[in-house]
Formats: sequence, C-alpha cells, structure tokens
Amino acid sequence: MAIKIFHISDIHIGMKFQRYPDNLRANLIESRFGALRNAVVEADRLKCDVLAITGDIFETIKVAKRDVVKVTEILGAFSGDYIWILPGNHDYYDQQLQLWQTFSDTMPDNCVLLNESKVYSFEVQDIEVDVYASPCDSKHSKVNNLEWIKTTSLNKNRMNILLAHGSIKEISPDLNNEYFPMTLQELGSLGMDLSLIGHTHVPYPLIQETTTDRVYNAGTPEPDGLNYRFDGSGWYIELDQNKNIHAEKIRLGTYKFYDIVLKVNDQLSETELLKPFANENLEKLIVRIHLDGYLDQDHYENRYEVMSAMDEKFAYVEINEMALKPKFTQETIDKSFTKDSVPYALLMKLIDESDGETAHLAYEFMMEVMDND
Ligand SMILES: [Mn+2]
Repeated sequence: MAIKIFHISDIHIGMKFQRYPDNLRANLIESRFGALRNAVVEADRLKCDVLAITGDIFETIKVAKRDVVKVTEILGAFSGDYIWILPGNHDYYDQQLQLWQTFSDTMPDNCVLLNESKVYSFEVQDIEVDVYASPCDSKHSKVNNLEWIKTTSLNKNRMNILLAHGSIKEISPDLNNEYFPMTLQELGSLGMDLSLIGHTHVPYPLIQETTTDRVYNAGTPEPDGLNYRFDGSGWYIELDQNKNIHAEKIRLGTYKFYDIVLKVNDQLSETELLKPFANENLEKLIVRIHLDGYLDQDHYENRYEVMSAMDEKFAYVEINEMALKPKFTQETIDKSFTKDSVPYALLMKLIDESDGETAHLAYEFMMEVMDND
C-alpha cells in the first residue's frame, strides 16, 4: 500500500508577460493553464491519489474571476481522492477576498482548501494521513508559519505531511528575509515524513529521482522568465505504509527560457548560433543571446544577416551584439599607425608574441587614447 502524490506549485496564473509581443504574450499566459492541465493529466496517468498545490497558483489576489473559474474547471478533471490547495504569498488567504470565495464556490468536491494553520486529517489508500498546513495570510512576512507545528506533537502512527509556502534559506533568493523564510534544517527538525514546499521557482532537490529526500520544493511547472533556466516540472511522490519514499521529477512545461553569453571566434554562422540549443524544440524557446568575441572582417560586416535569420527559428529571440568586435589584422595596423611609430611597433610585437586578445585590447586602448586627443 502506498500513497501517490503529485506535487506542483507556483503556477502564477495571471502573469502578464508585458515585455513580449502580443501573440507570444497570449501564448505565455495560456501556457500557465496548459501546465496545470498537464499536471492533472500526468497525475491521472500515474494514478495519483492526491494532487498537492503548495501556493501561488495565482499571480495576485486580484486575479480575474474567469481565470479562477478556469482553474477550478481544470482541477475538476483530476480523478484522484483529494486536491490539497494551499494559499501562498501571492494568493494569500483572507476570507474577504473575492478570489477565495470564487474558488470555494466553484472548486471540485475532492478539493480541500487548506486555509487554516492546523492539522487536517485524511485517509488515503487505507493509510491515515495528517496534513500540517501552513498557508500564507499576507504577501510578506519576516517569520515563517511553522512555529505552531513546533509545539504540536506528531502522531508517529500516522503519515505526517507538511504543506508550506515560503523561501528556503539554502535554496531561495530572499535577500531581505521577507517571504516566510524557512531553513532546510528547520524543516528537517519538524520530524515530518514528507514536506511539500512552494515559493521558490527552481525545484528542490535538483535531481531527477530520489528515495532519500523528505523535503520537496515543487518549482514552477511552466518557466516564467529569462532568469529561469530549467524545465517546468512537478514531483511524483510515493510513500508506502512503512514510510519509504520514492520521488521522480516530471516535466510539465511548454516554453523554456535561455539567457546566455555566446563566445564567438572569427566566424558567425547559423550553426554557431544554434549550437547551445541542441535537442531543444526551438519554437518553444524564448532566447536572449549576448554575443561576445572577435569576428573576421567579412563575418563582422555580415553579422546582421546571420542574426536576423534567427528571428523565425525561435518563439522569441533577442541578440545583443554590444560585445562583438571586428578582428584586427596587420592591415588594420598599417591603416591606423605609421610604420615608424611606437604604437605600430608595439602592436606588431603583441600580434607576434601574445594571444590575439591582448593585442586587441592594446589596439582598442590606443585608438581610445587617440580619440581623446
Ligand atoms: Mn511565493
């Protein structure tokens, strides 16, 4: 006997993607619903008993009502026993909020809104389960919501599962400690059989499969910006009656973001530009490439032609060529300096005796000094 849980988080329905062109923006907005749909499909395929969502399903407490209804409709397709919904810091719980009223009014019967900090008891596959829910009640908090658990004694005969939302010191950027900060050590000390956490968009642990970890951060199921370089994913987790665990990361996302520096040398070609994206579906990539390096004169002159050929290959591409420079040759030196000058002698020596880059820096420096005269 085992409980099978599908764990997702941070879907951020209602994210707007303002910086992208209309067509793509609409697709990115829709892809977040798509990721939720994919999660339901995967959870059913894996015959999961529970779909656990650990916060920030919605981008904001002011999310459009039709988006809330669309979410509850998607959740309605899940055929497992329970959907556990935890409010996060972006979609925190307040009974006055239209968001959670609409959600409660339209959510499927197997859905349980974990809006109170307390133990919720369930029976799943004949296994008794205590869910320790730590929902957020605000956007920011300097303290996490785990204190009440530290003073509660766990019933070790039951399966103890924590659902919480907030940053985890060891894995999340939270410089000002304002997102319900927790630590892995603190989570470990609670003695839970399983801790399901949301907030950090990068999944934890950063491995594909494990039989030892007890703390999971779901990550986002759909990548949401250039600073996110992973696939969108969720966790499939099995817990048997002896509390043995097995978890596997399941890919859910459609789009992927790349923000990369590409070092080029002498030549710029389509093949060169596409090299970092081998094995990817280019049509679903949103890409920013910072080109850096020196190009042969003719390649430098043709760079825009090669760069613009990328436009139709990706869902979206931006190429920054600020750090791209034409390679200089002896002819360039001949043109710039007279043969008996000091710069001429120095550059010729550097070309002979150093790597190209040093000669280049010296050349640029000299041109700069001359410009300033
Ligand atoms: Mn959050």
